Parts: sequence; C-alpha cells; structure tokens
Amino acid sequence: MTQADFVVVANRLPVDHVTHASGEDGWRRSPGGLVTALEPVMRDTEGAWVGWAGRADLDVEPFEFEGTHLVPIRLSAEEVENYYEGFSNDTIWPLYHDVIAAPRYRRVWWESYVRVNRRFAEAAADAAADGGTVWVQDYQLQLVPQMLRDLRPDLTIGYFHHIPFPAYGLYSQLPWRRQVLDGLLGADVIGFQRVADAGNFARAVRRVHHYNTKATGITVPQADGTSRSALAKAFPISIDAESYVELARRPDIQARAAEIRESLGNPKKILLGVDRLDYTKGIRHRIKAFGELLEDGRINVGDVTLVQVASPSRERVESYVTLRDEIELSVGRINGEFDTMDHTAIRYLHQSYPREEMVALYLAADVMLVTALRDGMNLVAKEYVAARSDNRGVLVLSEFAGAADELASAVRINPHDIGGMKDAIVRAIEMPTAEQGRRMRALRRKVLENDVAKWSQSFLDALEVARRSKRAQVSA
Ligand code: GDG
Repeated sequence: MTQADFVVVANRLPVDHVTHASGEDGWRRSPGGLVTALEPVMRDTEGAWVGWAGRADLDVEPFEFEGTHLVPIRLSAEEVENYYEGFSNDTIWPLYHDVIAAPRYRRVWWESYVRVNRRFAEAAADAAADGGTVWVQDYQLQLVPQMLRDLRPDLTIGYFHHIPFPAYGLYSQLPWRRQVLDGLLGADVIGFQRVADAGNFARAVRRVHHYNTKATGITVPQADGTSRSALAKAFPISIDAESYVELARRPDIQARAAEIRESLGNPKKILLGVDRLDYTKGIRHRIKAFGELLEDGRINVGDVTLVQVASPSRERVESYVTLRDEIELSVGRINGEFDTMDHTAIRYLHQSYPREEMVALYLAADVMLVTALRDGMNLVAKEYVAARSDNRGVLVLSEFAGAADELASAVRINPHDIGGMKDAIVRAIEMPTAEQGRRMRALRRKVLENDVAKWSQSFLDALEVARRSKRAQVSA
C-alpha cells in the first residue's frame, strides 16, 4: 500500500462523485477554499486525503486523482443520519454557535460519532508513512487526533477547527465534554479561527482537566507520567484572493454585473447577502431590518433592492426546514406588501451558482451584508472585498463573525440590535465614495496580504516546529 508523508483527514473528500451523461461514473474536483489551499501542498508532497465521498453506502477503493491519493471512507445511511446530520450538525454545530438553535444530545448519535471517528483515524493511520504529518479538519472529526496518536505515536498531528469554540458556560452542556477535549488534545497543533476561540478552548481544558496552560501552550500529562505540549492558537483562514481579483477583472463577468443591475430595474443601490441557508448567518435578522426600513419609509422599492442568495444546505435537518419556511414567509410578506410591477423589494434565490456568477453579484452590489449571529470566519466577506479592485462598495460586517477581527474598516454591526443594524444599512447606502474608497483600500490590504496560501503555510510551519521538537525528544 502507498503511504504518504502528508495526509489530510476531512469529513469530505476533495472530489464529488458524478454520473456523466454517458452513464459512466466518475469524479470531479469539488470547488472550495480548503481544496484550493491545500492543492500545492498535496502536489509537492504526493499527499493523501482521507474523507467521505458524500453519498451513503458508496464502496470505493482508494484511487489516484490529479496527483493525490484519495482514501474514501464508507458511511452507511444510518451513520450519515447519526454521525453527520445528528451529532455533527444537530449537536455540535448549534452548541458551538452559542446555542442559537437548541442542540440535541442523543446517545445513539454520540456512539455513531465515536465509531465513525475511529474509522477515519484507522484509515489515516494506514495512509501515513513513518514519521509523517497528518492534518485533521473540523468539528466532525474532533476525536480523530487522540485516536490517531494512540494508533501511531510517531506521527505529527494537526487539527484545524473551522467553526467557533464556545465559552465554557455553554461548552459544559455537552455530556461528552471531557471526551471531546481529550480527542482534540491528541493533536500537536490545534488551530482556531479567532484568538477568542483558542482562549475558550484553553479555559475549557483548565476547567475540565486542570492542565497547565500558558499563552498558547497546553501541558498534556501522559499515561506514563511524562507530559507533552500542545499548541492551541489562532490561524485565521482566508481565501484564494488573487483568483477573485482575476475573476473580477474579466470583461464577461463585469458585463454580467451590469446585466444583473439592469434586470433588477437599475435601482440606485443593490444590497447583497450570500449565505448557506443556515440559522447562524442572521438572514432573518437582516430581512427584518430591511423590511422595517421599507415600512419606515427610510428606503424605497425602486431605489434599493436586496438580493439574497441562500444556497441550499442540510435540508434533512429539521431546524433547517423550519428556518427556510420562516425566511420564505417573511420574504413573501415583504415583497407582497412593497413590490411594484417594475421593482421587487427582495430578490430571493434559494439556489447555488457558479463562482463566476457570485463574483458578478459581488461587483453589482453596492452594499454587502454579512450579519452572522455567530460565524467561525465568513469567507463571503473576504471574497467581496477581494473582488472590489475598483475600491467601491461597503461591507457591513457582524462583530460575531471571525472576519471582524481582521476587517476593522468594515461597518461593524451587532445583528441582534435591529435598530443599530437599520442605521448601519442606511449609513452604508449613503456612504460617500471617498469614504467607501478609504475603507475598501484598508480592507483589501488585509485580505490580499493574508490569503489562504499564507494560512496553510503558517499552520504547516507550526506543525513542522512540533515535528522537529518531537524528533529532538526521541533522539535525546
Ligand atoms: C465554514 C464556517 C468558515 C455560498 N453559496 C454559493 C457559494 N458559496 C460559497 C461562498 C464561500 C463559501 O461558500 C461559504 O463560506 P463561509 O465562510 O461564508 O461559510 P460556511 O460554509 O459556513 O463555512 C465559516 C469556513 O467554514 C472556512 O473555515 O469561514 O465560518 O462556518 O466561499 O462563496 N459558492 C458558489 N455558489 C453558491 O451558490 N459557487
């Protein structure tokens, strides 16, 4: 069996299973930041990627795809329900996003989570070469680091947490809080989006285990009486900024942006929201604020249009079904009340679009609304900024999104404060172009300097430091 020096373990493989028109099955690279970020590393190291192919009961042998060794993990329909939709998306997701929706704690889900995490850990242990490096991704796989360390103490293990890590007062609800911390502490480097997330994690470790933590270092006692150290630190993720700059420069995409404006009846201002349809994104709050502005007469249909792309997500989880109903009810009410024959108040799109269309939307939008109630980072905010080489447009950004730490020149809002959000939207609509330019230039500097390649490099550098110190200990 081929073994790789560098292995990525993620819930999903970087490819989608597709059936071509000819009826033949095949694989297509799935679009996404993580895939792009790791592509150069995977190519240079001839790495391996362990993950689920996205379909239940699919049995596939490991295979090569564009220079990467892919190791598919099989999940039964029941495991998709319990490990993925249940524990990952109906327990951990709401709990870690500050209980915006009520987390459900079900023992069968937890048992499935443990079993599936073990399967990922075993596959990673088989795929990694002696003394290799493994990078585990995200909240679906929090137990993998320690399981993998038990199987393969020779490996250097990293873990990156893409979503928030909550304050202990909330985290402590988790019936398996100790097991999850132990799972994560199996990593040598544990990466978070924000400094606050790393802090919450360290505090949870202190409260549950009374381990010593100092700045970003955690001392983890071992069964044999020795101890080792783990690094828990912020590594804010980013986007492939240059690719957005390039797309935004394309004449066909600029023409499409003009066409979008035209098709909306050339309103003076277009506001835009782009989110997975998820209760963490504050879509309802945004729509409420917009509806009230129309009611108050502070804005008028015809002058201002809100375009809301809500791409379909987790459609089998109950809270997502309810959320969709609620959003569509309020959009229908607002449009019913305020639309004219020529203009619509909210152009609501429950669809997914190609990246080119997203960039055209970014170019067409005068104001980008990112009103998340809680968000690990929020890449949409960074994509909007990267696309605006014209230094125009205003980013309205929730302070509860990780991106707010870096993007200080955005118009910051607290999405729970509907009155404050309404004022911020009006301010953004009326912002003079000179101020737009000043703010956008500052935002662009941040996003272009800190792109996703830099993110992965800094995480891998930290892992390399861990690997060297481990070697030094072994040879001492
Ligand atoms: C998680 C964390 C963290 C959306 N609709 C379409 C589409 N998208 C793309 C966006 C963006 C991505 O999906 C969404 O990324 P976000 O960061 O905004 O949010 P999550 O999906 O919740 O991601 C988040 C992230 O992980 C990375 O660590 O930032 O906090 O929750 O790239 O453009 N793309 C296309 N069509 C769509 O309709 N092509």
